[in-house]
Amino acid sequence: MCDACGCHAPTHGHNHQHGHDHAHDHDHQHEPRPNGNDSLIVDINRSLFAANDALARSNREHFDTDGIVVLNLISSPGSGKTTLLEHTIDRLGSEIRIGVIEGDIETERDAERIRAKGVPAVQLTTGGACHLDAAMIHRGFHQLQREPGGDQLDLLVIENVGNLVCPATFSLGEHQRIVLVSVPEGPDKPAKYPKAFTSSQVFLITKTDLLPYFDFPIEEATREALSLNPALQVMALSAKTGDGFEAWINYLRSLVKSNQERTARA
Ligand SMILES: Nc1nc2c(ncn2[C@@H]2O[C@H](COP(=O)(O)OP(=O)(O)OP(=O)(O)O)[C@@H](O)[C@H]2O)c(=O)[nH]1
Ligand SMILES: [Zn+2]
Ligand SMILES: [Zn+2]
Repeated sequence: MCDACGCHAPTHGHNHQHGHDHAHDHDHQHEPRPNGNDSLIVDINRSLFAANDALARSNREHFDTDGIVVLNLISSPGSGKTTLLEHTIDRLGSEIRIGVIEGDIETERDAERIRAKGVPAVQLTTGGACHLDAAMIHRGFHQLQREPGGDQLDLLVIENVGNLVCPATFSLGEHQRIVLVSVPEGPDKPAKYPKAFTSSQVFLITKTDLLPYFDFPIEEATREALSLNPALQVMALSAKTGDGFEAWINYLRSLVKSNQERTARA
């Protein structure tokens, strides 16, 4: 039930609006409502999703006006998003001005890990909801701008709440969505959570140092992901050993550089 995931609009677990311009597409079925108001619920969801998309477009205008590249990291819990950010800041923090918005159901822990690296970070806690939405990011972005260094960014990374379902259906206004799968999770995630892969630009396989201990055929996972979305850029890395990190860092550098060139031309 949507009620269980905190996602269903009329009984929403947190104080904001959803907004896809299409029907809710969780991998669960809605129970028929005894009072027959399913079509009303579909209509409400549709308009709420449309509202989110409108806010996401407005966020994108903010980001473009300020010349900031924005990434949205989505993955299952624990696949290595915060660790990836810590190592990215170590390698790129002196070259590119990075800011982070952390999304979690509870706790400030991830933002504290990022602040410990000397980078401005805002923690958004959803209080039960399984994803960030565009309204939260709008508030979080302005909150970040009030942090020391938060008003002068080249790159903003949003770490979404850990799950591969709802975050894939809510645009935040990001330029690039990055879906992470860690080696211990197994190679079947593209087939099981297709929306996360069809809506992303990058597929990042993490924790490759664990390949000797887990059955994760990288070619097979890559093939499945590309069959869903041939435009996906696929990278594999280990934050622990640094293997594959160079390609990730170069990808971030080139995103920021082309954004700076575009901003200079405008
Ligand atoms: N072996 C190995 N472990 C890693 C690597 N990257 C992260 N980890 C470990 O994986 C665990 C989860 O890492 P996090 O970075 O907190 O994962 P996350 O995706 O931010 O987790 P949530 O915010 O809870 O969704 C930690 O124990 C990390 O030390 C890696 O490259 N190799
Ligand atoms: Zn949800
Ligand atoms: Zn995290």
